[in-house]
Amino acid sequence: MALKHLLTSCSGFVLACLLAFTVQLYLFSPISPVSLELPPPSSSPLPQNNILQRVIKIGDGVLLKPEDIALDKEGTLYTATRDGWIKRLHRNGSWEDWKMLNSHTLLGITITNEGDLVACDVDQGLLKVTENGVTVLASHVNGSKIRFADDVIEASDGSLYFSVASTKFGLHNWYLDVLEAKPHGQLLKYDPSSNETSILLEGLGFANGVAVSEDQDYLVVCETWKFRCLRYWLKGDKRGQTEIFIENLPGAPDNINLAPDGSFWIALLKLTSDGLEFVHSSRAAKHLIATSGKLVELVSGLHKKATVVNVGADGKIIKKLEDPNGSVMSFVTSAVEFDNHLYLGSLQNNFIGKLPLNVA
Ligand SMILES: *[C@@H]1O[C@H](CO)[C@@H](O)[C@H](O)[C@H]1NC(C)=O
Ligand SMILES: *[C@@H]1O[C@H](CO)[C@@H](O)[C@H](O)[C@H]1NC(C)=O
Ligand SMILES: *[C@@H]1O[C@H](CO)[C@@H](O)[C@H](O)[C@H]1NC(C)=O
Ligand SMILES: *[C@@H]1O[C@H](CO)[C@@H](O)[C@H](O)[C@H]1NC(C)=O
Ligand SMILES: [Ca+2]
Ligand SMILES: [Ca+2]
Repeated sequence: MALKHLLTSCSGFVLACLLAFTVQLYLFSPISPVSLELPPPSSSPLPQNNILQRVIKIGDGVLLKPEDIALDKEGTLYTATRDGWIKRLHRNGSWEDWKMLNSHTLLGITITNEGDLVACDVDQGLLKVTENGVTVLASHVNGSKIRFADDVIEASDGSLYFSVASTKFGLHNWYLDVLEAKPHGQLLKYDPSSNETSILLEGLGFANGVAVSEDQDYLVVCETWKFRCLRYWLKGDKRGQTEIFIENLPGAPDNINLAPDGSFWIALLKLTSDGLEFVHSSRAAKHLIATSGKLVELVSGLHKKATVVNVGADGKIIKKLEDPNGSVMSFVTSAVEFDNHLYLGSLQNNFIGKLPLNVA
């Protein structure tokens, strides 16, 4: 009898603890999640390969997680690293620590027609970097501070189009935006003639890479956790209109870059671990995972794979290149083609991968 009593009060205690824990989880959760629809597995018919395991590592050990890469017309390569440097590789093969930006949150970069570098900084907004120094081009839009600028591209008229991944979450906890699965992303435009920044699109699912088409008639903006990219018309009858450029991508799109032949290279993130996909449709699981960075690492498959796709101007995949187990490269965020080579940036590897395209 006494034992039964003890057991009952024990299980009562455990139940009370569980209840308290659950209430805590919901009350203090940083997210208010909804279900996220993942693309059907059948949407990726291209066979698996390990071509990205053949990269040549450049800047190995001196480039801390180079998220994005840009080359100027002469072929000087630029990248922004986690220690706040803009580093560049001269054609003669020597690396230069070019400019120190004192930021740990530099993401997308581009080189303008005039040869200046423009960088997205999660804390400060849009920055212009020249030999003479650094200026802030855009720090506010419509009265609010620009948070989480992610990628930028210049159109031939000098306008800069850039993405804001999330107006709610930051770089250190960006995965919470994925778990919440509510669209907090924006597409912004900076007009250099007026020094004004405006909002073109809102409600994007983690707005990430931006690229302008070869003929400058549209731009593509990628929505990471929607597994798709949108086409935003800059010219013609459809000017200002938006349509889907490509959807059901075999991974979550990060940066996108125009290739010399008018197609695009898109880096795809492995957003979910195999077997843990259910997490994205369970609000309770999302609340639990949102409490711990360790759990986030477990459910995201970011460090287990690298994928890039080449997509035609018609929105069809031409080629897919992978490191299927992430043993050489993983968390590849950027793919840039120059001179018959692909340059790959990553938020995991401390080098840039260089791949001769004649073998791919
Ligand atoms: C490589 O080129 C850069 C820029 O022209 C120059 O500053 C540097 O000294 C050169 N390095 C070597 C090793 O030739
Ligand atoms: C442009 O606007 C930014 C704020 O977004 C400001 O910091 C900067 O000084 C302005 N530049 C010029 C030339 O007016
Ligand atoms: C700009 O801000 C105003 C007031 O804060 C708001 O009503 C409006 O919707 C905002 N516009 C955009 C495009 O976000
Ligand atoms: C990753 O894949 C390669 C083959 O592409 C294989 O040789 C290697 O052992 C694998 N590594 C791990 C850690 O599974
Ligand atoms: Ca870029
Ligand atoms: Ca990015």
